[in-house]
Amino acid sequence: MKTVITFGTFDVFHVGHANLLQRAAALGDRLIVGVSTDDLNIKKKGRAPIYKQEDRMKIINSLRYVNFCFEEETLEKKAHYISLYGADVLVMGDDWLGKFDHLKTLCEVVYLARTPSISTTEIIEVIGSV
Ligand code: C2G
Repeated sequence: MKTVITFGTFDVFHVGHANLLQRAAALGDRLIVGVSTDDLNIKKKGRAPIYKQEDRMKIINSLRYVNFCFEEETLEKKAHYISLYGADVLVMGDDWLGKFDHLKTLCEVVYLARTPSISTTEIIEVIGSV
């Protein structure tokens, strides 16, 4: 049983998120997702997510690519989550390229290309200008 783990906020869920999760799931037998808490997102991006944590978790849990999700409370606990869930592969979008290479001692680390021309920030800007 090969376990894949990935992390993200997945705010205002869009096709770029779906593509990432679909490709991550294809790398193993089960996919576990760490969903950033609202507090972590405020630290990372300087603002609260549009969708609250509970709702973002519900959306991620409802996807057929995803077997299980949990709250990611801090960026620094990836090694802990990898061991806790017995992950064999860590998948991250290539906006994080190289940032998690130190975890290669624990599991395989794979960076997947982002889907071009879509982001939560852009969606928020477009909606804000309508
Ligand atoms: N993503 C993608 N293509 C896009 C937009 C996002 O492939 N057009 C991917 C990101 O690379 C990431 C995942 O979708 O792997 C979730 O995106 P975010 O919610 O923006 O994740 P982020 O805030 O970068 O959180 O611990 C690390 C973080 O929690 C990652």
